Amino acid sequence: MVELHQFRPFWGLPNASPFCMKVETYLRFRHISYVVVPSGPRKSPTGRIPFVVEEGRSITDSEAIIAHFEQREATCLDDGLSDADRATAFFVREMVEERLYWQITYMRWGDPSGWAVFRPDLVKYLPLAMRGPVLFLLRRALLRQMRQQGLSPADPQGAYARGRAVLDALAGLLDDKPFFLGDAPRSLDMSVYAFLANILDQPFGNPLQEHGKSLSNLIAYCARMKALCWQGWTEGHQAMSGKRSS
Ligand SMILES: N[C@@H](CCC(=O)N[C@@H](CS)C(=O)NCC(=O)O)C(=O)O
Repeated sequence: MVELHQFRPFWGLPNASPFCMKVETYLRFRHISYVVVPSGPRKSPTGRIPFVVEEGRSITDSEAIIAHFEQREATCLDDGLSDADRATAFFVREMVEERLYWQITYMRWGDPSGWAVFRPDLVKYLPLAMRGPVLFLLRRALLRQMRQQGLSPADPQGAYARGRAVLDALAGLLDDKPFFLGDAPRSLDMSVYAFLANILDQPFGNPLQEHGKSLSNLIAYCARMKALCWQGWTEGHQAMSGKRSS
């Protein structure tokens, strides 16, 4: 059985880490059996989650994890893509995973209105040892990193403008296609969906979420991916029995 080491569900989201949700979306899409092991970055060999453990071997990094399982499939998700499509997928994934990662971090930890609603629930979710000075220091480090990205707590509108530009570009690229590179989901969709869901499905709104909800093709796309990969999921869920063990 594949062990998926990641955060527990939070705020009704399968995972508040888009990287964890990306891998779990993939495993579910592929019907690969897995069990969730609640974890955190400090337990990971690289200091980052998610990671999977299979037969005693750890695999880290969401892209490497997907590549690891894809090599066993008779047909890979990205088979048949042109060189241009592969290049598009590369650039889109890089932009989403870099820029939207910081937007998601900002809307919870950086935007003062977001922090006001995130903090109380985060405190309940965290182990006791993480709740006091550790949380203060963690937020201080994140705020410093966000400022380096041009995301200041003093200027939510300016910060969210950077995220709105990515959402607009994604809506333009998707256009009226069912998935980002055509009629079928590709590995890119596992990533883009997880990041969009973290913005659109979190319970407390903000200007970025409002903007996302105005982009009807992105909303329909998320509904399509959710129906494909997350139907029947509930917050108490810890594992999935797929069609086969990988
Ligand atoms: N490139 C990694 C990024 C994973 C990542 O950044 N995970 C975050 C959680 S969303 C993390 O573990 N952060 C802990 C830290 O940076 O200290 C992947 O694709 O898996």
